[in-house]
Order: sequence, then C-alpha cells, then structure tokens
Amino acid sequence: MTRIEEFGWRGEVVPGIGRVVSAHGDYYHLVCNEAGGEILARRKKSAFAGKATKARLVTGRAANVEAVERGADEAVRPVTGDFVKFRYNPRGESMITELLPRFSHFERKDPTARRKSQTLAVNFDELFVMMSLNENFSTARVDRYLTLAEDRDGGDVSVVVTKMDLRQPGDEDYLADLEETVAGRARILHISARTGEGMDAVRALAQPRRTLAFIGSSGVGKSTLLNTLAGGEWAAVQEIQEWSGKGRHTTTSRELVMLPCGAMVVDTPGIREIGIMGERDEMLVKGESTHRWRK
Ligand SMILES: Nc1nc2c(ncn2[C@@H]2O[C@H](COP(=O)(O)OP(=O)(O)OP(=O)(O)O)[C@@H](O)[C@H]2O)c(=O)[nH]1
Ligand SMILES: [Mg+2]
Repeated sequence: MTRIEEFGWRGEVVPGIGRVVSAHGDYYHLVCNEAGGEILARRKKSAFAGKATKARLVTGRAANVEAVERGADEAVRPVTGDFVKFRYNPRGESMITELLPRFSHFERKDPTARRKSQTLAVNFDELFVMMSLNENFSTARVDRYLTLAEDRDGGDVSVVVTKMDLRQPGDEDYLADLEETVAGRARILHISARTGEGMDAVRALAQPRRTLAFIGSSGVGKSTLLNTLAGGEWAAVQEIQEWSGKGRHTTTSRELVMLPCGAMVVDTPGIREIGIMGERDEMLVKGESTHRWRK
C-alpha cells in the first residue's frame, strides 16, 4: 500500500495526490507518495480564484461581498484533512492546483455575519462531538450539533462524554437526558483519560486508514484523548485546576496525526459558542484574545 492510501486515500493512485496534515497560511504540509513522503506546497491562487468569483456573482450583494468572499474562499480552500492535487517540483516550490472532493464534511452555517459558513471538519470517517462531565455538560448544545450534523455529508457521528472520573451523585439524570436526546441519531461513548474507562470502544473505531475528527469546547479533553491514543505526547496539554481553568494549553491549529494503530486524528481548537478559538484567520469573535497561552 502506498503512503497516501495509508493516509486514507481511497481513489485511484496517481502521482501528485497529497493530504493536508497542517495549514500555514498559503503553505500546506502534505503527506504524499513523492519526495520521501512529505512536502511543503503552496496553494496556487489562480487555480482557486475562479470559484470564489463565481460564488460572489451568485450572491452579488455589495454589502456582503466580504462575507461571501470569505465563505466561498473557505469552501474551496484546502483545510487540514483535505486531499489535494499538487504539481511536484523537485527543484523548487511545489504547487497545490486542485482541492479534491471531500467525502465527508461538517460545517456550521453563519456563525457570524462575517462569513457564510465555518468548516469544522472534512474527510472524516467518524466525527467525535466531545463534551465533558462537568460544567461544560449541555444536552442542548449536543442537540444543536446533531441537528447540524444531520445535514452533513458522509461520516458517522459519536457523542463522546469525557472526564467520566468526575462523575458525581445526580449525574445519572443528566446522562439519561443526553441518552434520550441522542438516541437513534448518534452513538454515545463515555470515557475517562484518567481511568481508561471507555477506551476500548474508542480504539475499536480507530481502525487503520480511518480518520477521527475531534470537535468540542476548549478544555473537554480532545488533545488528551489524542495523546492517550498516540501513546505519547503529541499535542500539548497542561494540567489545569478544574475549578479555575487556569494554566491550560489550548490547541491553536488543526493538525492531522497518524496514530501507531494506523488511524488518524484531526485535533481541533476548542469551539466557542460563536467561533473557534485560536487559529489566527479563524478568529470570529471580535476582540477575543489571540493569546496562545491563557494565564
Ligand atoms: N479529570 C479528568 N481530566 C481530564 C480528562 N481528560 C482531560 N482532562 C484534563 O482537561 C484539561 C484540558 O484537556 P485538553 O486535552 O487540553 O482539552 P482540549 O479539548 O484539547 O482543549 P483545547 O485545545 O483548548 O480545545 C487538562 O487539564 C486535562 O488533563 C479526564 O478524562 N479526566
Ligand atoms: Mg487541545
């Protein structure tokens, strides 16, 4: 099997196919069959410009041009997890020339007036909607996510309740309520990185060549789960005091990580109610701190 297939490519294997493992402005870190298996490639702007212009003409309201451009741009711009075509240049800059069709896609529509939609995950086999068993717990929020997920393309959804070790008397009622809301719409997993509870169920979903995408509020334990699956320190996590939330390292960019078991995880920055924290060009909340480290 070639490297790009190990990274989840299911189409015909031809030269110049890459998968985005991380994005840095117009530069993308790709895994591929060329160049020893990875490459830094630049997005060829002209190859994407036509589509953005078309989207703008369709909508055509001058006041909304910027929002439409941003929305259109994101729809055609590669993000972590995307498969792309690139032109390999062994002597210089390799160029991404095409975004390949996504086999699954999860987005939120219109989180602010500034952009049409926000792409949260692409090309996943399994979307983990994560929430912790503490003050973060909200059945209503999960319900909103599942409603959004109902018009997603492809991929399965699991609702993952984290930090089960923090369970307190009375939590049964919250968990039963969640169960009722989720029944028939998604799978529910209950896990704890502390005790290992539920990890077998997670591992069963982490089969070779499958991609798991983690989404959920900041601090629910996405990076911790990634580290547990990876069997080491991949993503930075810092111990926080549960009661204050202080001293936490928060993930600031999306990254696709290959696990030793052959599955992949896309760890994402925590989602705020109205935006994603951290990622520079993903900042949606006016005036929100851009600091990577919270003190
Ligand atoms: N008690 C308990 N704490 C956990 C568990 N999993 C993670 N934590 C703690 O929760 C805090 C936040 O974990 P992270 O993994 O950084 O959370 P995250 O979802 O990646 O957060 P962002 O990157 O900000 O989106 C850390 O202090 C972890 O040690 C768990 O199962 N039980
Ligand atoms: Mg994180």
